[in-house]
Amino acid sequence: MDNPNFKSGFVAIVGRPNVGKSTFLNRVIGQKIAIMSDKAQTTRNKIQGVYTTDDSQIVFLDTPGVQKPKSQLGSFMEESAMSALKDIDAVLFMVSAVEKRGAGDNFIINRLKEVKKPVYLVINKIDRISPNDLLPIMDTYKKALNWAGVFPISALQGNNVDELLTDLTKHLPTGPQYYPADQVTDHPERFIVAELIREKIFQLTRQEIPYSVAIDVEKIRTNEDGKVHIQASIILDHDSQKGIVIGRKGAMLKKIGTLARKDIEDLLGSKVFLELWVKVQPGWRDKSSVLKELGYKK
Ligand code: GDP
Ligand code: K
Ligand code: MG
Repeated sequence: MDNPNFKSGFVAIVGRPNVGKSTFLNRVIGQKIAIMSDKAQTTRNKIQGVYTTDDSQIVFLDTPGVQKPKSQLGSFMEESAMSALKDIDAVLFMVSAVEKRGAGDNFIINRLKEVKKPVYLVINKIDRISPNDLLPIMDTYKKALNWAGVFPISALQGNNVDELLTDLTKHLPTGPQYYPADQVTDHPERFIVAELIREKIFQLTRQEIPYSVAIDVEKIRTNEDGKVHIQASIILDHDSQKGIVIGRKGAMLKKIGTLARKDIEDLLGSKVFLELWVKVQPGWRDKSSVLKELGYKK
């Protein structure tokens, strides 16, 4: 603790949806704390993951994808992505090696021009390209910004991730250990439980519903027998989605509940009884009070 050379700082991870920000964070932190999905915008809140070594601590902010707001929720997500850029010590701008530089990337790059701290270009998913294709990709971004470093990585397989962390640590200021070494996230269990349930819905229903599902964890209580009783509601935007989520004779809801329960049990390290309800609240995305209740707004 009294190591005068201890390095620490807050690092924001920004990038278009699905470039692999959550996958990267999960690899670095080594625990399932950020939801992963093929669909855009499944990460609605800023997630902090804390990476601690003997001589450094990096507090990561996983931000929602930055894109044109479609509703109040969209614009809130954008705000929260941008507010993550204040009070940070470095930024990782992540792009995907398998997608061309687009309007979304340019939008973020423009915002990053205002950042006075080191900004890294991280080219993810290199496991999906041939080595010859890497240089042309780097060229398309090279002059866009004065990068502190350019790192081609595979968040999925781990290539070059340690090298990136080592370089990043060098650029961080000397500072305190903000969190205990065994703390990996400061998000309340409620939030993580909600994210795990949401993840299962996306995985199992294959519906384009990223905007229309909210999870309200109403109760987490440990019973005398040590079993954790969780009561949560899946809040849908349209009546038509109810059938999909519930399924024939409740089969889908049961599946969602079973898979989510297993993950939550792993996370909490205890047996869980998960009680899931489905509610339809038309237009919840544009209702400020509902957003507030669910923790999306302050
Ligand atoms: P985010 O929206 O930026 O947080 O992206 P996610 O972490 O949710 O990843 C989106 C999708 O890309 C998921 O299906 C991941 O498994 C996949 N993905 C992430 N990183 C890699 C990688 O390094 N290689 C490959 N092949 N797929 C990846
Ligand atoms: K995602
Ligand atoms: Mg994500």
